[in-house]
Amino acid sequence: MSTSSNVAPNDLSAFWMPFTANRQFKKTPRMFVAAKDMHYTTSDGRQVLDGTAGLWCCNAGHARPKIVEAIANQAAELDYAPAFQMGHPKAFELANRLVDITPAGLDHVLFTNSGSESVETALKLALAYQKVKGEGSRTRLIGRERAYHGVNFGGISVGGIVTNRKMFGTLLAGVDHMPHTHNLAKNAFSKGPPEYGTELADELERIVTLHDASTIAAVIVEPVAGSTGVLIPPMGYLKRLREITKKHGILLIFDEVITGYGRLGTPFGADYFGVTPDMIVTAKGLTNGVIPMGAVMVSAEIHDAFMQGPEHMIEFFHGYTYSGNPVASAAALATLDTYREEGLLTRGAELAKTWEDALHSMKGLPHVIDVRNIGLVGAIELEPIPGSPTKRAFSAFLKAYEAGLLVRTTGDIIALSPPLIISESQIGEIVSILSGILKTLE
Ligand code: PXG
Repeated sequence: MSTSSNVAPNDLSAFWMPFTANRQFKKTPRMFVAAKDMHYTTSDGRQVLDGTAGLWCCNAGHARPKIVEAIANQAAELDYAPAFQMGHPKAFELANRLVDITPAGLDHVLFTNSGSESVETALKLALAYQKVKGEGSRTRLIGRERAYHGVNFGGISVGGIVTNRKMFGTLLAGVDHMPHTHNLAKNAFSKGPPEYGTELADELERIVTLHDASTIAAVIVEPVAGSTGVLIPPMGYLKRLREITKKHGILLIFDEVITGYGRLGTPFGADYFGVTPDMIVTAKGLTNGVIPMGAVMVSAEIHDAFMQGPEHMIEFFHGYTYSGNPVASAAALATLDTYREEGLLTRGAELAKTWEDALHSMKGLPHVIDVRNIGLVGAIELEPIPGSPTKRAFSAFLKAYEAGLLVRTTGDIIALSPPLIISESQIGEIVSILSGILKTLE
C-alpha cells in the first residue's frame, strides 16, 4: 500500500493522465508549478506564455486576485450546502447574473461540474421536455461529424469523433449526424466565417425527412467546433439551422463550453452569430477554469413546461452532489465581476483584427495549409507527415513549449485561444515564436 511517506515525490507512474501520451510524458515531463496573468512558470523555472488559456478556460488569465480571494473566503464561510432540497444564496445570485448576460429568453440555469456534465444535462432535459409536452415520440438526438461534446455517453454519442465511436461500444441508440463544415479546398485561409458551405445546414432537412420530425427531440452543435481543430461555421449556417429546427419543433442546443464567456469577442457565440438557441451549454470560462463548474442556460418555455403537477414533486429528475457548490459559485461570481470590470466579454472584438492579421502572417510558411480565425481563436493547419499523422503538429507543440509558448494541437492542427487579457505585443510574441518554429519543422 502507498502512503504519502513512501511514495517518492517524483514517481509519475500512479497518475494515469487524461488525454495524454503517458509514456512520452513520463519520459520527459512538462510540469507547471505556478501561474500569473499571461504566464505559467515551469518546474525548471522558465516562463511560458499561455497561448491557450489553459485548456480554453482561463479567460481572465491566471491567479486573478478577486477570484482567489472569493474562493478562500467562501471556503471559510460556507464550504458546502446540500444541493438537493436545500439552497444557499450565491447559487441563486449566480443564476441571476448569468441570465443577465445570456441572450434574451434564456431565463433559467442548471448547474453542473464540467462541460461533459452540462452536455448530458442538456440532452436529458431535451428528452424530458418533449415527454412533459406530450411529444414523447421525439427521442432522437442529432449531432454532427467532428463534434466534441465531452467524454460521457450522451456526449460521445452525439459527438462525431471516430476514436470515441470505435472504442466505447454501441453508444446511445437513435442518434444521427449532420456533416461537418470543414472544407479546405473551398475555404482555406478564410478570415472569420468562411463563405462556402451555408447549404450544409440543409442536410438537417434531409435527416428530418429521413426520420420524420415527430421522432427528433434536439439538435446539438458547437457554434465553433474547438477541440477538433477550430472549425468555423460558414456564413449564415447557424441561422439556417435555427430556421429548420424551429419549423420542425426541434430544440436547438448550442454547446458553448469553448465559445462562451467572451472567446469570440461577444459574451456567447449566440451573440456573435445572432442566433438564439433553446439551451446554451457552458463550463470552463464560467469560473475562469479555477474551480470545476458548468452551467446550462435554458428557455422559459422549456422551464415552464416542467412546472406543473403536485408542488411537492421533483420537476426534473436530475442533479449532482456539487450542482451550484458554494465555493464554485463564489469563484464564478468573482470571475463575472472580473470580466465586467475589465470588459473582457467583449475585449476579443477589440483585438480580433490585430489577432487576425498576426495569424495570417504565417500563411506561406513551410507546411502551412490553412490559417483560420474568429474572435480570439485561431488555428494553423499543417500538412501531415506522410504515414505519421499528428507528428508534425505534436513536434511543434514540444518545440513551442521549449521556446516559452503553450499551444494546443489536435491532429495536425495547432489551436490558439489565449486569455482575453492578452496584450498586442504578446500576440506578436505568439506569432514570432510560432513562425520561428514552423520554419524549423521537419
Ligand atoms: N463540449 C465542448 C464543446 C468542449 O470543448 C466539453 C464539452 C467537455 O468539457 P469538460 O469540462 O467535461 O472537459 C468540451 C471540452 C482541447 C480541449 O484542447 C477541449 C476540451 C477539453 C480539453 C481540451 O481541444 N473541451
